[in-house]
Amino acid sequence: MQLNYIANAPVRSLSGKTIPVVDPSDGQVFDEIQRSNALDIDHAVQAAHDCLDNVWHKVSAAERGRLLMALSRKIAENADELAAIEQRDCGKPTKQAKADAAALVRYFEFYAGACDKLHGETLPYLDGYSVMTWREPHGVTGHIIPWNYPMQIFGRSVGGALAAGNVCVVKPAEDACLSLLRVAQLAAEAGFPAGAINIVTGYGHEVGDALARHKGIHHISFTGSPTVGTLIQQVAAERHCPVTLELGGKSPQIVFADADLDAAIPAIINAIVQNAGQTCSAGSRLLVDDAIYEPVLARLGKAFEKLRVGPATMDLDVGPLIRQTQQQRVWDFLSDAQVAGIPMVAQGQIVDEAPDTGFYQVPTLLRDVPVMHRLAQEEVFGPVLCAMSFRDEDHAVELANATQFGLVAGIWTQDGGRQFRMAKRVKSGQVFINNYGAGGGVELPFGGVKSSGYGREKGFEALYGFTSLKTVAIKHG
Ligand code: TXE
Repeated sequence: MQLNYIANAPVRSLSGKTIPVVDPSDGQVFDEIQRSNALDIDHAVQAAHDCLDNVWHKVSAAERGRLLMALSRKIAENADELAAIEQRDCGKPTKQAKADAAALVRYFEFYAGACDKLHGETLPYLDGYSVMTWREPHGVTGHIIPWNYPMQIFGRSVGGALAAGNVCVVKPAEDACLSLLRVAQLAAEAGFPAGAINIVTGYGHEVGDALARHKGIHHISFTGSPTVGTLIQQVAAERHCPVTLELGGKSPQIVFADADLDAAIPAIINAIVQNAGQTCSAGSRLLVDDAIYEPVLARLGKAFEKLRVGPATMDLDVGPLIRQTQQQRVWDFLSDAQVAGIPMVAQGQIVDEAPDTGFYQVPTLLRDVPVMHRLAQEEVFGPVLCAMSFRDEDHAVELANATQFGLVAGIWTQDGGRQFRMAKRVKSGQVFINNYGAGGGVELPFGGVKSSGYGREKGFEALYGFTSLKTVAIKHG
């Protein structure tokens, strides 16, 4: 049984209740986590405040950097174990699970180096004054993490918050807590003081809600669905608590007739099958120039038919979805497509070894998806690629911007002028030209516009969100 991790100690929930942990590859329960409640959040927030007031505020920026680096090394030493935990908990193929562990190492490495490089400015003002700005941590930050990339999202969010001088209370998703509970232990071994990183598990509407409402939380970082993002924002607004929201997308891959298809096709496939399509930055809409629509679909169709789906440990192209309700969600979208007469170009295949009780979904390529159909508008969060064609650059821009989201866009063209024009006209937080970073590296600020949310995580930019700016004006005559 897994326990919460508060003030560097494993603790049971005060509720006395637990939640079963299911392996998505076979649908079987293999562990249980604490079903915490508001009292557990109180406990964790108190531990975080004690740490902040008594220890953490005295730790220099350089020393914070050393602690983050020590944690990065600990994670690297235990990367195989963490990847194995994440694999079973989330159903990730081995390559993906290992990439996630490596990303976590890199997040703490990056933010270790950033700790002592965050500073304010001096400002020109009236004669006889000296004015400066200080970047101060918010204090205790709350982090609500989803199940699709627990380690990566913990790294980008908690790594940045700690680097900026905050202490953290983390609520992982109820479907995927195990790796983060282990990382918190590693942080204690690396020397983090008790209360700097606290993990409380449980359901969103119980413990996530309690965290978002808690008056002792000074900033909330949320990654998840737009529906819950709206709730978080409302709750936070009641006490004017700043929030960072990352709410997913419907990101377009835009392929012009002059694109290098040998580079584009594998990237387009990876961007929709990675993590079984359960990626906020998945390239889930494919916009193709009329002139090459048919040949592109033909090539993609052949490649989709070869994609194999199966248990995580088989390390195939695609693993299972996280849970049955997510599988049902994808099925509902596909049955809507059938009702609407949207043509299916190709599907991958589930291997014989995959247990019937696992949550598998074959990669599916659909074509001529009407721009306003829900398949082209809403996040499916499964390996479903929706293709449509465009006439010219203006039409490509119109289609690209025709959703409520704006997280990432991929643009494939050799024309330098068009690369810049498109990058300017597409409404999204990131644009990749002749590559698709699917979220991008640790160094690259990440976040959306429109309903994809606001605020930026990753890169140095994240540190500004995890601090507030104080202006200090001294009149010295
Ligand atoms: O998300 P939820 P779900 C999208 C994706 C997916 C859909 C539903 O389209 O199919 O959302 O997934 C916590 N107060 N994304 O239902 O519920 C919850 O416990 C506070 C995109 O799993 O938003 C979990 O820790 N917290 C996304 C986290 O919110 C609450 C990643 C996300 O869960 C809460 C995940 C509440 N009232 C899903 N209710 C992305 N941007 O990558 C839930 N939570």
